[in-house]
Amino acid sequence: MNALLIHPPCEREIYQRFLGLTAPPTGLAYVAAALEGGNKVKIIDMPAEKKDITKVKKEIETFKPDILGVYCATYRVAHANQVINATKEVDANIRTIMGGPHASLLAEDVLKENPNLDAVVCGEGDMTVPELANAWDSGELAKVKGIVFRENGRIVRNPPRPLIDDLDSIPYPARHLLPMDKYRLFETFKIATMVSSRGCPYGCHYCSVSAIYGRKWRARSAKNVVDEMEHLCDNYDLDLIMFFDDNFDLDRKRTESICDEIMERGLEIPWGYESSILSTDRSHLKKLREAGCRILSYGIETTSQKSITTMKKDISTQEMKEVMDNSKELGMLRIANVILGLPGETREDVIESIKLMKELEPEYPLFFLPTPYPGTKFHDTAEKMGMIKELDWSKYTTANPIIETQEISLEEVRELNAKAYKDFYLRPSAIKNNLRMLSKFIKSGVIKPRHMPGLAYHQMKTWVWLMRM
Ligand code: B12
Ligand code: SF4
Repeated sequence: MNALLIHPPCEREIYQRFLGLTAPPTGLAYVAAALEGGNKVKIIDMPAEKKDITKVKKEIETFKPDILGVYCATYRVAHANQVINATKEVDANIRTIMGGPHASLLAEDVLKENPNLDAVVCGEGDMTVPELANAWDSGELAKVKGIVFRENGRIVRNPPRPLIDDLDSIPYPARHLLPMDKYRLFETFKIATMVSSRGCPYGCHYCSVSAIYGRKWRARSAKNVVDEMEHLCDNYDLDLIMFFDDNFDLDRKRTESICDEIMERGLEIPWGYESSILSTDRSHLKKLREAGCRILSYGIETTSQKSITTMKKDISTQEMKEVMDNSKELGMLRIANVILGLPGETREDVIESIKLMKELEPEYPLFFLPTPYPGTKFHDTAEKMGMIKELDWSKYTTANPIIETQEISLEEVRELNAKAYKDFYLRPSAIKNNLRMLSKFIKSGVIKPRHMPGLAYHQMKTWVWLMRM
């Protein structure tokens, strides 16, 4: 059987603009790995390979897939549908499936909206997709857990698939099918991404992860994680590995075992992680640093105490300050993800958040606009209260105003967002802070002479963008 998996594009968003990030579709590569062995599998990463729908259609014609699967996050749904429609134009017999967060949360809706879509895989695809592929031929779709599909003009939902408990047992993502040389941070560092755990025990109101997977965190063992890091170092020319878990540092003991394993094996690759958990423990951060961790991306999300309570984030500003100070002292580059203008926040609260970022001084605060993703508690509340003013899913990238609250209008939140970026980044002290970090990275060999032209180009582009905001 031939299976073609496609990562569709989306509107340009903040990570691409500000951090010059092009990241691989790791979930799709996990699905590809599960399908390999007996099947011919191909992945097209449309944004990374800069392929448009005409090019993709030609590749569908030549590859002749039996099954075509598309990753579908909310902000990618229009392009995901375009791929599904193009597929059926090439050959109506190709079976089309969608997976990913948006499809998982709104399976019936996406099937109703697009008659060319045959089935949706809800949640993890590793076990479901190969089973689905086999069951189609034997006509046993009713037995496949975790799918929603069409049958005689009806939409049928099967029972859910239990989560995979033993993540060590699944194969590494099929990176050999991805254009690995295209994935970059700051447009110049060659990166690979890894997922060392899945899920999250918290239930933040705006988050799709808890809405899809419940509140269970599952982790791979330190040995299994570092085996994959070693595999990456042996097989790819990399500058950095980024852990893109939902919550990498939830179990500090496990994180420290990963650090021990890295140091015992003498792995020298710099790495970073994204986590919603902020560790205030200096000795923990020190250990991370010793094991090569150089980039921390924190989901601070909200700095206003009002929103911390309503959005179920439980981090005090004092804790944030401690983490920022400790990680700065250790020479780690800090990215802080902040949402501006959540319901209940006034203009003054937003200005307070911008001020706090200036005090905390991460190198890269990223300011997002509140975006009610379908299936979340935030979406339900915003809908009930008539806050949602933008219904086009492709705008749901967190860079566009979507909701209007009693306190802040759409126009005002747009203006405050631009103000946040300009106020923060165009200050001499922010530029000085970034130059200081740059020099630390050069001294420690993370930044090499070959990175300099790319970094300079990226910085110039960012400044032009800031001026035009
Ligand atoms: C890493 C990550 C990023 C990274 C990298 C993105 C990338 N290209 O890889 C960065 C930091 C850049 C990022 C940015 C953003 N992200 Co993000 N991100 C994630 C995160 C934490 C992990 C994704 C991941 O790799 N998971 C691990 C793999 C194994 O899981 P998976 O992708 O879900 O794949 C499994 C299943 O979905 C399924 N599957 C996946 N694809 C397919 C395809 C088919 C055909 C089938 C059948 C099944 C299937 O099988 C896979 C294996 O089990 C997710 C959270 C999450 N758990 O999804 C959020 C998440 C996807 N991001 C989200 C958002 C909102 C964004 C941003 C818009 C803004 C922001 N403020 O974060 C930007 C948009 C960037 C962009 N253009 O993609 C939301 C999306 C919500 C939604 N309803 O669509 C999520 C769910 C987070 C959340 N808290 O709600 N993100
Ligand atoms: S801590 Fe992060 S991953 Fe967990 S529920 Fe909240 S936003 Fe989602």
